Amino acid sequence: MILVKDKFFNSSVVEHVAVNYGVVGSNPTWRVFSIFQIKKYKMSKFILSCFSVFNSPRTFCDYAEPWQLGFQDPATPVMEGVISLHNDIMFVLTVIGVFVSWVLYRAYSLFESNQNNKSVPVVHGTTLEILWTIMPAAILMCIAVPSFSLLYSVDELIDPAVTIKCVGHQWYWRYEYSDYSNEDGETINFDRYMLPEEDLDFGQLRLLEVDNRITVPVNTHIRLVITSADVLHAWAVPSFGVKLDACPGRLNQTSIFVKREGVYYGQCSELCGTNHGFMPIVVEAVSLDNYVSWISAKLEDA
Ligand SMILES: [Cu+2]
Repeated sequence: MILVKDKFFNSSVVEHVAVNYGVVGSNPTWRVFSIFQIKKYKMSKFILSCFSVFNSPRTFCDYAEPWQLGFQDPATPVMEGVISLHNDIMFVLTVIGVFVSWVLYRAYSLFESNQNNKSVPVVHGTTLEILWTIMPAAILMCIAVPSFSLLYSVDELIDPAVTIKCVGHQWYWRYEYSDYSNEDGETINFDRYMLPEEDLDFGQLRLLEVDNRITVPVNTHIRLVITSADVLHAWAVPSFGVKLDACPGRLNQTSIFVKREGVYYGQCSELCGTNHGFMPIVVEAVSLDNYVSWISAKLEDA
């Protein structure tokens, strides 16, 4: 048997393979593995990385990773828009940053006051003042056009086929699918609690996994109605580009259109009390057929 630092296993993509090969975690920082298991593990890691490019569901990042700097991969048109707007603005920002640094450098290192005693063209230069007022305004307007169109498209609700109500509680989420009811007139509603660390299976994400995931269909316009039963919460799933406050006594609505199947992770994003960090959101996007069978199974249970 051999002790391996947890860092070695921090890629959860590979962890799924580890689960299949029976590599089992024992404690959070150090795990005990036999040399044989590690050989198998390294081999499977290698094979998986060779094929990961073609194995599309595995190559998406739909949850927060340690030391992550960028966005999670988009699953909705809104999040695609957010990312491309961010990239466009980063380009403008870089150009301005380089230009301003260059001007500062020139002024600081090359300006000699004894040789340039006539500063009038710069400090009282009318042309220059007009230029440095109009140019930033023009840049801001160029940024405002795509920014506003994105903002309004986030608000757009296009004939939603499914409505899901998400209610924040201290400290769990309650979901209601009121579009459907069984013969007794009961609708689907349930609470979702975070899985405590000791109940996690190997490969499940700490602080992000819930006891039962909610299911939505792909390629469907879905309306989310978000509210709260006690204090302010916020329903947020980064891959969907959704972060909406859940306010007590008020219904907020937004829409999602999930483009690919997968499991998407999010968290409550409004400080809501002691267990604020322990009310994650997990959404499973499935094909329409699977969604219909999930709904019928839920209605039978209701
Ligand atoms: Cu909360």
